[in-house]
Amino acid sequence: MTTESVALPLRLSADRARIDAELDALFAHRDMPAERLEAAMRHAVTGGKRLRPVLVYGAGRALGASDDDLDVAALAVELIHAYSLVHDDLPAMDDDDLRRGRPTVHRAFDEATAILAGDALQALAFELLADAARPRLAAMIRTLAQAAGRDGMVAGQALDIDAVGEASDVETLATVHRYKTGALIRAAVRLGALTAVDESDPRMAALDAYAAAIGLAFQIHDDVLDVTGDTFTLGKTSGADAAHDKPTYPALLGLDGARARARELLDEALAALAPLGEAGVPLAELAKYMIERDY
Ligand code: GRG
Repeated sequence: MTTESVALPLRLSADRARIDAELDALFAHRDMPAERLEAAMRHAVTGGKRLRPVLVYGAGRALGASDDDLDVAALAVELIHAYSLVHDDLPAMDDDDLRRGRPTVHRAFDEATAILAGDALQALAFELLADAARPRLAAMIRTLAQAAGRDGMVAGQALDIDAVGEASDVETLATVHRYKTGALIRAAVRLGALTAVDESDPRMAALDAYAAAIGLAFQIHDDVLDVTGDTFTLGKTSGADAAHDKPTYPALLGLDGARARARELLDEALAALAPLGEAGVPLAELAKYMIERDY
């Protein structure tokens, strides 16, 4: 059976098991100088939907990369994601007590350790990429750095902080999300693709359009779940960004309007996959899952 012919739920759990095993290996059998830091880093990478690694595998396979070759990009992007959540939860940022149904890193350890664990996770992501023998390595490192930093996620976080307590509109909110969460989702897809093909491959642009659409759709659906979901099982202290006085899609568009916008973006994502033909089917299924998931 080819990977492409496996039903989505099985493929998702296989990809999640794969990245979990990769993370376990990363934290096993190492004689680390700072045990508490190491424990905090492990805590930070435990749990989660592993959406970004799943996108790395999905995009890379669609262009012919092997799972073995995709592991390093999947790991690197998940480490950046984990770092961002640790820092996002800090008292100076969202000040959250729970993440993924467990105490946040600064609650389970302490604030200084959480800051250091985030820093070390970010550095580790780039170390892993740099160590990988890959064609297009510089492009991969640049992709992740740009998505993580001042042109990406960190810029989005800064915009988000500036927006607290401010009136917002849909365009402003979309801009925040394009940087804050969209940039890393696009990077995940691009890293998978770069594992297989050159930047000049025309399917790169198709995949980027797909990633941009699902990145925003994912965020809108997350806002919808904050309103409709069981906030305890979501592992959030408050469940709603409204608790942090941040604008959300349901607040601006209404629940039905937000759902409709997510569906429009799903359609855009599916249309963008056309140049990939049959090879794009698993990515199409993944896009649907991202806005239909109930957790
Ligand atoms: C602190 C530099 C810095 C950046 C933080 C990503 C981020 C930027 C903050 C996360 C806060 C948040 C709730 C953003 C909304 C997007 C979102 C749902 C993020 C959580 O990603 P998931 O759902 O998390 O993929 P899991 O736990 O499944 O890995």
